[in-house]
Amino acid sequence: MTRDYHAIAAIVDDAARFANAIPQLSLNGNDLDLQEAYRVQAASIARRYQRGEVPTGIKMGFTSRAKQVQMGLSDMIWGRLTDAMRVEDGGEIRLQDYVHPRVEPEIAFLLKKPLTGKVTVLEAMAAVEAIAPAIEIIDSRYEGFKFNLPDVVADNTSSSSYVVGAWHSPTIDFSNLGMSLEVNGIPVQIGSSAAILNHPARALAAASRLIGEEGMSMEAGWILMAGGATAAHALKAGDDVRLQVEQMGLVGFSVASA
Ligand code: OOG
Ligand code: MG
Repeated sequence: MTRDYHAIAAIVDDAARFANAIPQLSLNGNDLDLQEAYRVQAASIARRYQRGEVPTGIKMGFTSRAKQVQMGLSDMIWGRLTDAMRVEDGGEIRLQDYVHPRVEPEIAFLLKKPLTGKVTVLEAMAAVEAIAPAIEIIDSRYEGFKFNLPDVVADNTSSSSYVVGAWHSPTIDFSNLGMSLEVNGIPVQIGSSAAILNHPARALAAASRLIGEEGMSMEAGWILMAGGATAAHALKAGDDVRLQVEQMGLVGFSVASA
């Protein structure tokens, strides 16, 4: 069956752009396979590029058991980041720009060299300029935050915004650092960087392999978000969100009050 990927891409892109919930593609006559879903994702991001957004990196999803359990899916997935998704550390977001946003405690990598293909963790780390504590704001465009694997891939793996804290030398041992996600001063998720594939650098190597399979490369200056170390936490108006990562300090943002 030939599908109109551009028409499906318009559905998910509009839903993200105008913060409208949509029915799952798979329940609405568009039962895509995974490869088709990545084609829809690419076509949907191409619409963003046409509006002037520029690529800033890649995000990994389902790299921790906690996230896999929360969403009931266990295959690693990836999505694309653009400059319009970046929220400044200490910045403010508005709930009305999202459908039903959730936050995840993550680790970000800044690349100093292009990276693609099957690489060892050491080879992947040789391309890294710096690492930082980071928060991803995910926002599935599907009603009820429910989806199957192709649905979420087509929807750019729920990626909506990302916040990156101060950059640190990648030479520190970040294999098992405590991570505390706090909302209004109260810890809502506590975990460790080890929850991300036993070492977040493995998420970078996995991204390199998966992106390489698509004939793509991560570029110098791009960011890689390693994936949530814990289950995601739903946001509400007035929330003050901060992530504390052992040895790496704080990153945070707030949600405007209603
Ligand atoms: C999909 C995105 C998962 C992560 O860090 O695991 C993700 C979702 O849960 O909506 O970003
Ligand atoms: Mg994430």
